[in-house]
Amino acid sequence: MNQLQGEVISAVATSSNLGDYETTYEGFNWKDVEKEFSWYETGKLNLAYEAIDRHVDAGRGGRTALLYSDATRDEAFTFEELQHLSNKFANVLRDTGIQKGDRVFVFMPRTPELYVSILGTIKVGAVVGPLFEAFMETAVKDRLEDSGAVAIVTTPSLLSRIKRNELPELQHIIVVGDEVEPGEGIIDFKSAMAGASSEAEIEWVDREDGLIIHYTSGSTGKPKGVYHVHNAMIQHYYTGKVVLDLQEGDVYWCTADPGWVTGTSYGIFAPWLNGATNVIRGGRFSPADWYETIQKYGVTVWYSAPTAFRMLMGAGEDVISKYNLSSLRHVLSVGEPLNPEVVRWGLKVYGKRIHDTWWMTETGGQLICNYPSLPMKPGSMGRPLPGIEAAIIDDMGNVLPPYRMGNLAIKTPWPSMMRKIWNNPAKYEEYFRIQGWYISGDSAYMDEDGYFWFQGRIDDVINSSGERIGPFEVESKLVEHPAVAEAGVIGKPDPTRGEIIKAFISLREGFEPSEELKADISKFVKVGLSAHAAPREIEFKDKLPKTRSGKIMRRVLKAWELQLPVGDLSTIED
Ligand code: 6R9
Repeated sequence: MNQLQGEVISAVATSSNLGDYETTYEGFNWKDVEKEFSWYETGKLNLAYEAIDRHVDAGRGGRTALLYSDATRDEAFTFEELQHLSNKFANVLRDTGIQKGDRVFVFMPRTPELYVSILGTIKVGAVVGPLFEAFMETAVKDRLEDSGAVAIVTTPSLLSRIKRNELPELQHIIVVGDEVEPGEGIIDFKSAMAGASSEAEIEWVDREDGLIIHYTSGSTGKPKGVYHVHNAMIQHYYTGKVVLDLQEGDVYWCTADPGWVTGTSYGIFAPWLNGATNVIRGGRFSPADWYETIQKYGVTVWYSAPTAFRMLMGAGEDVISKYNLSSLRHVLSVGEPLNPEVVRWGLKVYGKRIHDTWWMTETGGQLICNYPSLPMKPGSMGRPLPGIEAAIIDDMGNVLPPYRMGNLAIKTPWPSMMRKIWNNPAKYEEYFRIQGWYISGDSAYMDEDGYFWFQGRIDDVINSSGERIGPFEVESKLVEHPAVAEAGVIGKPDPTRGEIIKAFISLREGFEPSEELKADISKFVKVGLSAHAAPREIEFKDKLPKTRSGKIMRRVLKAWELQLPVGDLSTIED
């Protein structure tokens, strides 16, 4: 049990939009949220319309929707401008014959063109597949292949990572760049956009029609395509209102990339559905840059991750004192456990409570949160939102009493719940194996006030800097290296990144352990899979612990690493 759970920071001087809804569990009705959209009457909808065009139709088209900057660009777009640009892109897609339900991927850095592409794709009813720009060949191919993507939007520098000859279903590559080399199936974004009309018919879809597929890592097998539908917007809108606390005039900054679910649900959908001004900062993290961004735009609501807050903490208070951060009203965090230490530091240096929020790719939106009006217990994820019922259950489905550790589970359904795992119904069923519940894969306990406390992942998924990495994917890449016989990968606790990837490796005959070899193996994963999946630590072993069925026992590797008892070894090989 967490010794800190006696500590409570009360809600001070924060407003809360929750008052707009019935906040008891009995009285809450999602229909009250839906009624704020016109499609409540028509039944036909499109998230991109509700996020962008609706504001134009309501006379708010001149408001700033997007404030973008990186090392070389500094641009602003109104809702009306985004409406026109996304219409143009919708027309570009339609000209190629892309239709409702087709999968269109985006694989590029955070730039205005990325956001325009995502909105335009949704407008034609196609399903967006966002890929993080650091993905390398194999990772890109696996995802395009599994989803049967017909088109991808990318940049000239990323183009070579798309293995077209191995992807028969991929017909169109839309390239965003100054000089685009012509080729079969290649569309030059700039010239196509220049020639496209800024008016487009929106594809009105049903609430259960596809919106987005986010690939995420599990502990075994290839990444899973988590499929969400337009209906999710109810949850995006609601949580944007009651958890992000978005209000008229807010300047909101979510630091996540759309390659991860936070970067779409809360980097695109929630803020724009609520009509907020959305700040997008391109490029890589640097503390001075980040504070400069807050100061420059007068950011009022800031959503980031523990790993970033810990890095900012590590950068010290000198850098903070150089900037005016007084615009900040509300600060939030997601992705991994938010250390109480960080909450206390935030209170000291920003004068704000950093609000932890818990949810997953599969849940599509926030579920357990420290919403603004809730007294905060640092170290806890908060409480289920009104409309959401959570519990700790055992493997049989029994609800456990307070302080008992078990499976963190959510009563089904809720509006943004995933609707399938692409091509893999069996995987989908696993999450719902206990009647009436979604099993998250996290373990936690609940205290007597209904606050939830995260304990860990039940599977072996690694969480490094807030990114989920499946050990299997990394191990599979490692064994492709000519020197590697076998590999087992674990998450090793790290003060800044939460966990780092550590690989235990046995070498093939004829190879000798060396520092150079470690560096070479790590680079091999970096180049072959992605930078964030590369092991930061490698240890060579003569032999790895395995079960009789040949599975590498990661829990034994973890016990070695942490110098803990190894536990039950009844299934070990010898
Ligand atoms: C949104 C997102 C989901 C996993 C989840 C859990 C961990 C997320 C957390 C947290 C402790 C929090 N996680 N939020 N752990 N406290 N507030 O992160 O989605 O990338 O799918 O990761 O991340 O383990 O199961 P995703």
